[in-house]
Amino acid sequence: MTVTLPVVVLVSGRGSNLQAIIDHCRRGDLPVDIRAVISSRLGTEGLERASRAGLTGVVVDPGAFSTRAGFEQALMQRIDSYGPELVVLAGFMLILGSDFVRHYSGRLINIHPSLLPQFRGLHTHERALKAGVRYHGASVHFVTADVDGGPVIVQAPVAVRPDDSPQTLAARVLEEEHRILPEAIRWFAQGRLSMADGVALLDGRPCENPVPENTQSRNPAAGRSPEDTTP
Ligand code: NHR
Ligand code: GAR
Repeated sequence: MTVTLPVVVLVSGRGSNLQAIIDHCRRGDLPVDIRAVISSRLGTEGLERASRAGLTGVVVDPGAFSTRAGFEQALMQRIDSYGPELVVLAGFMLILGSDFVRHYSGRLINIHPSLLPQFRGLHTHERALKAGVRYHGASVHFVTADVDGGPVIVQAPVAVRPDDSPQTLAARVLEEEHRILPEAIRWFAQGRLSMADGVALLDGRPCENPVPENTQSRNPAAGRSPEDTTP
C-alpha cells in the first residue's frame, strides 16, 4: 500500500524540477504531500512556483548567518518543523556539511545533471562537451558527505549531438531530470527505495543503472578522455 509521503523540497533557483514534482502530484500519479519548499535565495522562480501552487515557501538565506554550521542548523530545524520523511534537493546549489547529511541519511536525495560518477560538481554540460563523451545525462542519488558521490538510484542517458551547445544539451538533459526525479520519489513513497550500507536498494536489490559505453570519445582529436571525478 502507498500512503502519502510528506516531502520538503530544497531549491536555489529556477525550480523546474520542483514544477515537475508539483505537476505529477496534480496528475495524481505521485503520492506526495509537499509540506514546504525552502529556497536558499530570496525571490527565486522556485519560490514563485511554490506560491502559484499554493505551497508553503520559505527562504533560509546562508547570508543571514555568521557561520555555515549556524546556517545548516537553522535549515535542519526549519525542515524538521515540517516533518518530512524525504528531503529532495532540486537544483539546490550549496554543499551541505556532514552533520546535515548524517541527520537525513537515507532520506535525502539529489538530482544531478550528469551520468555519475562522470562530471561531479558544477558546469557539467560544458565539461561533457569538452570531454567529447557520446552520452551525457542525469542521475538521482542519495546524498552523502561525498559530494555527488552518494549511491545512484536512477540514471537517464542522453546522446550528445555533434552540434550541441551547453544550452541545447542541458535542455534535453532537463527533460530527463523531470522524468527520473518524480520516478525516484514515487519509489520512495511506495516504500520500495532505501539506502543500506552505502548502497541504493530498490525492492531490496541494488539499483542497477547500465549506462551506454562512454569510454570512447566522440572526438578523440580533442586529446582528452572523459573525466570521471571532480573538476
Ligand atoms: N552536499 C553533500 N554533502 N553531498 C552532496 O552529494 C550534495 C550536497 C549539496 C548539494 C547538489 C550538487 C549537484 O547536484 C548537492 C549534492 C552545489 C555544488 C557547489 O559546488 C556542488 C554540487 C552540488 C551543488 N556549490 C558551491 C558551494 O561552495 C556554491 C555554488 C554557488 O553558490 O553557485 O557550496 O551538483
Ligand atoms: C538542474 O539541471 C539540476 O540538475 C542542476 O541545476 C538545475 C536546476 O534546475 N543541479 C545542479 O547543478 C546542482 N549543483 P531547476 O532549478 O529548474 O530544477
